[in-house]
Amino acid sequence: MKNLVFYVFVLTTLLVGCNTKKLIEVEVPLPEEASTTVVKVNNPDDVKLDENSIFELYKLPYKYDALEPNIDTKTMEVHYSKHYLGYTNNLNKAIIGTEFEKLTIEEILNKLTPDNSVLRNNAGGYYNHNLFWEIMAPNKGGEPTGTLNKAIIADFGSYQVFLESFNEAASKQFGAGWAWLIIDKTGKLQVTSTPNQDNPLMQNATLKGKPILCIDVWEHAYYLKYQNKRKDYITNFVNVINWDMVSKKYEAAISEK
Ligand code: MN3
Repeated sequence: MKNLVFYVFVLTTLLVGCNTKKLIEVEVPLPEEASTTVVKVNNPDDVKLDENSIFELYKLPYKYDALEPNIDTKTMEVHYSKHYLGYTNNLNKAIIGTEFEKLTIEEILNKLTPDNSVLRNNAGGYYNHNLFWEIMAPNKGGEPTGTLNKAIIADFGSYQVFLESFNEAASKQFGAGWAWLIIDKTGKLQVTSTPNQDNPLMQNATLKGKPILCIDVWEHAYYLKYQNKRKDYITNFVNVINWDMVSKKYEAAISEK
């Protein structure tokens, strides 16, 4: 027994000795080095417009990583801090010193003629993305409730029928563009889609109305994560729809009528 205790003692000493030796020989990463491997999420509030801008950026009320896994962090960052910033700067540049400079964004969209491609792209890009950021939120999804739910059932038959129609409009939009849920001039809810940065407020829209929900189906909105699988992006998009916000927009628009 004494021998066994002795051997265990020797063995332990050796093991501890080895471990100590190893700890000295092996390079252990310093905490600073380890922290560089953590992906840093940039802050949407750090995005700055050019000076003397008339239209401000919509302040993103959540972080770039907030919509994971449905919309990935990098896509959100590039989309907001590069694409959206670009549309907003170009809109501001295009309206300075013109008849559009004192108008609201809705008035600009209403007034611009289809031959004005700069404003179609950039006033459209600004308005469309503002709505897009606003109607998404983390931990949302589900189904609409209240007045909007009743209107969806009245105008589409059911939420499922609406969703199929919305997803189909998004899937079938050829190339870059948007799918929309709008209130038409009679107050009815309808689904439509538009190419590029056009939207249902523009004169050339095939179906005009007030948008309350949209999905961006430009490749820049999903390609980093979904590549050619646009349908998967569209299917997952329902998980980030902020129906409380869409309902608010619906009720505000209906009360104006
Ligand atoms: Mn976009």
